[in-house]
Amino acid sequence: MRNLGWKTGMAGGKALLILLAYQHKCTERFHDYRDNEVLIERDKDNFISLKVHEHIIAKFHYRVSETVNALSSSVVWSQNCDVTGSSCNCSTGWIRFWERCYIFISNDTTRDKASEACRNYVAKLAMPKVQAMNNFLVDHMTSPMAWLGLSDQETEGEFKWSDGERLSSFTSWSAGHPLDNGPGFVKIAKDNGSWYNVEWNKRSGYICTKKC
Ligand SMILES: [Ca+2]
Repeated sequence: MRNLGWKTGMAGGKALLILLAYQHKCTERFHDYRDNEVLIERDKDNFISLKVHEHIIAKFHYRVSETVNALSSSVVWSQNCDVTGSSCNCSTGWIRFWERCYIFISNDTTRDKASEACRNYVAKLAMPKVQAMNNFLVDHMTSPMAWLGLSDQETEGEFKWSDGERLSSFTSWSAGHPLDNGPGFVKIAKDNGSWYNVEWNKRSGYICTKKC
């Protein structure tokens, strides 16, 4: 976990707050178990800060923090909250989530053809690296199963996303998956968001994603 440090002191908190004031960010509110109102903010680099009464209590990078995964799944981010500072529009047929666009294809397709189809869109197969993204995919899938951009094709047992990043703290494996010495590819199920480790030639729909 890349923890940037707990900021409990007034001076440190204020300094970070001033820095953040110059960035575009998305803010959502929720109540903790003591009923304190907590602000959770996501900036353009996908750093997430937690604040109580304007004091930053923690700052994380969402991709590598289980804590933030747990929180971000309980916080409903405004889907179109723009932290890029520029307009972020998706073409017709694509749906926006955070700073990316997604297209959901229901045609039964093998993994290699699905990957090729995404490349033709200058996109990659979807990479749900946090619970909130996994939930978004499930909500919009148009097929019972869909290919994801996750595989252990290079090294058995070492799953990597199609952008080269290694599988981190968030996973959504179905019971018994991934399979030992098993197939190299992964599908997501619409009914519960679980991931299944399958062979490349099992046909299903797929999801492509690209930056907007
Ligand atoms: Ca495998």
